[in-house]
Amino acid sequence: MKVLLANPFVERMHQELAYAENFRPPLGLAYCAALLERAGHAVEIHDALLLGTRPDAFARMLRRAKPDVVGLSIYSPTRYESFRTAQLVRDTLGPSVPIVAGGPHVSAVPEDTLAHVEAIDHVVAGEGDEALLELCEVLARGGDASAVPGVWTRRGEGVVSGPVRPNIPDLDALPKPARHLLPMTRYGTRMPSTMRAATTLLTSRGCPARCTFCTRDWFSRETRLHSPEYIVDELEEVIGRWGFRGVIFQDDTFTLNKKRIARLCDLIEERKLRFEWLATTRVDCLTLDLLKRMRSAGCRVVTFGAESMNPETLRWLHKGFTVEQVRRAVDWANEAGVTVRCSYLMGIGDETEEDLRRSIREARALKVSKLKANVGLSIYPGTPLHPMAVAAGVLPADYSFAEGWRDERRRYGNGETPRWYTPHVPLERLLELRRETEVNVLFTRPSLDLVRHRARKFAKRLVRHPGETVRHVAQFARAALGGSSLRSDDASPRVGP
Ligand code: B12
Ligand code: SF4
Repeated sequence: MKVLLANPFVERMHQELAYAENFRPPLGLAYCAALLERAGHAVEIHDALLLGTRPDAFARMLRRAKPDVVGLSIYSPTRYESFRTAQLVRDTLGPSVPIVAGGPHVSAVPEDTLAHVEAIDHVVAGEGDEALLELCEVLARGGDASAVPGVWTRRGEGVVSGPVRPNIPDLDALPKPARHLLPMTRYGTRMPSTMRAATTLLTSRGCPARCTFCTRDWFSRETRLHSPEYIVDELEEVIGRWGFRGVIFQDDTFTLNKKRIARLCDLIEERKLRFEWLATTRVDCLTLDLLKRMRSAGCRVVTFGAESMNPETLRWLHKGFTVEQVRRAVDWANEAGVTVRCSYLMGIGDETEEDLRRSIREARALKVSKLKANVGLSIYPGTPLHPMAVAAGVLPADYSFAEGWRDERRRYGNGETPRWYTPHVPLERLLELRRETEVNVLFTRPSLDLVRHRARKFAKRLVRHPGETVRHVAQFARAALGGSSLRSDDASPRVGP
């Protein structure tokens, strides 16, 4: 079979996406592609998000590729565009080409998606690698898709599903992601420490924590780890074949098993792999010794979801660690010579202005190179936050993430992701407080490379999305001069009382 996998197009640059670190290779699609290729299928990946493909060009690409099956990866903030992408596929290729959706959004709400988006025929809920392969083989022989574990299918007026698919137990049995199908040199991913070109790699799947805002349930029923040997083989590939000298390990919690990471560090040194790397982990999954070991094997940056220096907020978020642990991990990283970046949340739960002031004071005292603060929380389906928001009356119980997607006024799905803010501080004030928090620590280590990188990135955006870029600059300028302009992710409708 000829399978086309795609990251859907985005017709107008979302600020929520524009402010994401950069586009990175869609490893989820590359894993699915690798297994399909191993089974003898012809696979193509089109990353319309990266390439900025417009609908007419997407339709031309479809006519050229002539796939037997199309698979789309769907995230919540871009779900409306993704639904329009599915409709475009149907309009261009006709009903004989099945359209399969997968990814974090549809995995959480398969029924809602199938009930409202006729163009999508099947949803793969959860890990897609084996499920998509099995589904393609069933479709090729005209079998019953609804019997495939992990697959949801429309039948008549209703929606049916196969049994729940257990997560893949042995990650080392998977082929390495099919990076050769991606335009690897076009992703702008950089090491934040040196701005050296970097690429991404996954060494585990799942996270045992259950933070309130995180889409973890379907993916992380149990945590699974690649062996250090598998990881260094993949590292040799990205360094040797692709020439990258920077690697971002994008696992949820890289250091869950400290022995595994210590062994990985040994192997990196034994094989004389010279590259710098970044890892994301939890503040309670580290020791000073491990950080020193990581530093000597090339780790230059760690990122933590510190989230808050307000103990009450940490409890509300179910983070499972304390502010003392945040301080200690940041100190250890600095002692080991590893730069720290933190994400931070403000204006959530029942926070008052006084809570926020205290939290900001504490956050500013952390020795970090970047503290990225977000105001409020997006309510993604499949997170513990979703039922909490319903119980608190912030979101209606029958809220649909798909209904009304054809509505012109909802054309850009970004502003449609419901957000939850503390009811005690007005949004305008929250945004002012965020500026105070971020601006003071964001640019602590400016460098010529950093300025060059930002200028290149800006120029690229200006060419690709001139109108939006000018509008965003104007918003930022107003914000910097103390006006009340917002980033678009903050301008989404304020849900709730
Ligand atoms: C690293 C990361 C990023 C990176 C890189 C993204 C990338 N290209 O992979 C960056 C920083 C760029 C990023 C950006 C964003 N991210 Co992000 N990100 C992650 C993170 C931590 C890991 C992603 C990953 O590599 N997963 C591992 C791979 C193997 O899984 P996967 O990609 O989900 O793919 C598997 C399945 O989903 C499925 N699948 C996926 N696509 C398809 C398609 C088909 C046809 C099929 C059958 C199956 C299938 O099969 C794959 C293999 O098993 C996840 C959390 C997580 N652990 O997943 C959040 C996560 C995916 N991100 C999230 C969000 C919200 C965003 C942003 C919107 C945030 C923002 N404001 O910046 C943007 C949007 C990006 C976009 N494409 O639209 C949410 C998504 C929630 C949702 N419901 O949409 C997550 C789940 C975190 C959370 N909050 O819970 N992200
Ligand atoms: S520690 Fe990170 S990945 Fe794990 S549940 Fe919390 S936010 Fe999600």
